[in-house]
Amino acid sequence: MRYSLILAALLTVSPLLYAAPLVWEVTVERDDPAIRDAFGALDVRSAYRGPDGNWRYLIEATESEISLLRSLPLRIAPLGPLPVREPIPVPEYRDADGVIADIAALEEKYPGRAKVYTIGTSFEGRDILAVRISAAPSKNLPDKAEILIVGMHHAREWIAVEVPLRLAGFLLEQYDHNPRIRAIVDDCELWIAPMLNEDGFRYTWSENRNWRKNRRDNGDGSFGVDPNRNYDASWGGKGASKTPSSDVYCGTEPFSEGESSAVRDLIDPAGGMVDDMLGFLDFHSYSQLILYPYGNTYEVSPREKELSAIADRMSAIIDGETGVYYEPAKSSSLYIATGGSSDWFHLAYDFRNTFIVEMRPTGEVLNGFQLDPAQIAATARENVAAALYFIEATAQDTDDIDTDVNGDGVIDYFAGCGEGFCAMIGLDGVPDDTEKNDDGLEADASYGTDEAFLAADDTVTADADSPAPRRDGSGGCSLILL
Ligand code: 0X9
Ligand code: ZN
Repeated sequence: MRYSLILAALLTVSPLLYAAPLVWEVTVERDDPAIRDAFGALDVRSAYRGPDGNWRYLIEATESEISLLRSLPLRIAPLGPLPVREPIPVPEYRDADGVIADIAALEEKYPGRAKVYTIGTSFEGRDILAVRISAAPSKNLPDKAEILIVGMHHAREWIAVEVPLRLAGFLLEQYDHNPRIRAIVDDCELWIAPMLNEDGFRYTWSENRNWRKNRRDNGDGSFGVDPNRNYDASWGGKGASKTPSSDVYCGTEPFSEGESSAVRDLIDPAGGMVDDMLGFLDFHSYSQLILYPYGNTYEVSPREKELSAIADRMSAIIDGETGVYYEPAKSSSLYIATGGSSDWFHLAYDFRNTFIVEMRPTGEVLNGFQLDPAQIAATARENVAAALYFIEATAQDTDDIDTDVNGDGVIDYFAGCGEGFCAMIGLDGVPDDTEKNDDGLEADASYGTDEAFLAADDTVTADADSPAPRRDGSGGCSLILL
């Protein structure tokens, strides 16, 4: 409180400070769709439920931007500027060169099941890579369930590269050891594009850890289009900005960007790479949410019931693996955003299964994009389990999948782990990154307080060091994905 008073005083007396973006805690006092419509040009970093059950948001915005919200039934408190911090290498996360090398290594190690494709080109001229995993990955096989899994629309969401890459490695490594995984690979054509926004990702390593967009030169001194506002789903509407400097700038037209057009072109049957993409899973961070359409409108998808059932089950599977809660929710219940990939896929492809997973940490963590590396493995474990269920549910067109056929308490996807097969994904010797804690709360109760944020001085990861709540895995399996 002391800090917020000082900050409020500074804001009052110093117009210069007005221009600098701050992070604000925005608390919903009374539910009103106008609130969810109003976040249009703002950078909503995370969302979480307050003690009253209403959503709270951490939003990065200037004083004048946040003033757009002032007439709404919201409580708005400045938490402080993001501490300036030079990017520093974090060796536990792969950098772009490491990701490229490891994607190539998958094809080298498993040539019969993995093939790397260039699916597009970024603004800075880089190949956008995807790996096809199937029984014959150099061909487009007929009658296979085609599914696309994407990571890193947003540059600062580093965990969103690690998880799909580890999923790819896990599928390939386990093919010869786990009949359930073998069946998934044999029945499907899985496309995994773990690093959609490499230009932005590199920028977060070299210049600005907080960068979200791609690196298009907008020609007005600003850089970057938000790839997840550039798809053709109510493009340019609410929840996106036409101001190039905005963090949610939607670009000049739908699919103006290499990242979004790569996804569109891969899915298009006319390209010959796929016949009929059945499902789409899009990894983001953070807030621990499993989101289903729509996000661009309050309307109800004709398949909302099915999507909601799958999201519920993904959440239960995650909870069963690590004891961490990801809330299933309809995207528009958080805020309206247009031009998103998930809505576009759902609308363009017959209302098929599509989900956005916002991974760890919880939304009240002040700088959750910098997820503690000690949490990477467990985050991968829980999300690989949920993704495998998503794949099966999509391929079999039902949410009713038995994931523990022999009833031994170990999810079938991870059966055999702990016997030496799963070193690359960490089902043995998992680091003690999370602790048993059944209270459902972050261990560090000071998350989200302005004092904690301001006291963070030059470190923006102070609050991310705390363990997430979890329960120990059963059956001796503890998964590390690397
Ligand atoms: O805003 C996005 O593109 C995604 N969230 S993130 O914090 N990772 O940037 C997902 C948006 C989900 N859609 C809606 N809430 N409408
Ligand atoms: Zn994102």
